[in-house]
Amino acid sequence: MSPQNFFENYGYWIESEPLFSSQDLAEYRQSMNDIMNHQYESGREPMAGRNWPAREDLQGMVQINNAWWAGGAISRLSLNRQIGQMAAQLLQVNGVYMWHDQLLYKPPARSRTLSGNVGWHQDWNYWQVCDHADLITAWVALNDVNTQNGAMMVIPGSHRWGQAMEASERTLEMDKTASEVKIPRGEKWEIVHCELQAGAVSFHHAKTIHGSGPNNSDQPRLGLAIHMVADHVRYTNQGIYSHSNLKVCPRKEGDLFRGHQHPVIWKNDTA
Ligand SMILES: O=C(O)CCC(=O)C(=O)O
Repeated sequence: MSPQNFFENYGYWIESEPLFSSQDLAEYRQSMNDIMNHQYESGREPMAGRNWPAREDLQGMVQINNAWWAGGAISRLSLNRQIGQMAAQLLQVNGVYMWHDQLLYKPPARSRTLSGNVGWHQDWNYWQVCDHADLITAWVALNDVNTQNGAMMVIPGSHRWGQAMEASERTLEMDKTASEVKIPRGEKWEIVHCELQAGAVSFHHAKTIHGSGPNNSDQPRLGLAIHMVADHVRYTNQGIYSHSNLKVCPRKEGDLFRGHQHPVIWKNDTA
């Protein structure tokens, strides 16, 4: 089955061959470390996110939104053309633009805390300022990611279940969030752990249900999620939600997502 067909059927794809050398990865991790230490090559601080810029919970997941604003190697990774091209091919569109990114640091869970978890959710619930769900995430592993350290999990086929759950207040409890999912008749809840070697990338559709549990290793789990919007998607204020991007880049009904918050990541110049 081609990657496109697989993605169409299951709502995710794992590009298991690492795309980056160990030298590239060392640069990305250094850049991530600089950002976490509030050193920004561009001088611009990323947007606030969960447990950041104040690191209130040392065992909690750190989510730094729009880390690409900080410049440096992480910014180059977020805008990587090869990843953008793969994303556009999986979505079968002519181009993808930056929606926003998230630099993700999941520390070791040294006690039975939930604070490193990401409860089951559909990104689409939070992105309804878009008129179509043609958005895709590339999740880049910056170190080896596996079941033990809380790899992201996806539910194959759930991108075809419509709005299968309500937008929650980012509940961290895996069983509770799973119990809220409306599984359509004939479909099943099957969990795939997106285990990745450092430098490998998983992709998931905006409607695919996903989440992640605790990091039971003694090292942090490091990753970058690059959320991308397809070239034809437009802003709409018909949904009940807003989005933090709108604070930095307001839109009018029907506008495409272009301009300083939405640089092109890849487009088909022959289309
Ligand atoms: O890093 C994780 O465990 C979850 C990330 C996530 O929710 C996403 O990339 O959409």
